[in-house]
Amino acid sequence: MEKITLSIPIISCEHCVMTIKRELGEMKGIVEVEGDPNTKEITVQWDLPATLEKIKSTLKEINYPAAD
Ligand SMILES: [Cu+2]
Repeated sequence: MEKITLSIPIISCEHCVMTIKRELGEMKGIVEVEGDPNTKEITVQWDLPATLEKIKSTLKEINYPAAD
């Protein structure tokens, strides 16, 4: 299993975190998504077929792009 913490500067409240959790949660292979509106970070755990690339492109699609 892989795990990463991503900074998402546009997160402003708990609803943003919930949206991200819901949208990423629909992706096959996603094991867990946690987020904190105070730090504006999410932590994602995944297995194949999910990949970091797919996670990042989904975040972009839902308008919560991760900072590089
Ligand atoms: Cu919000």
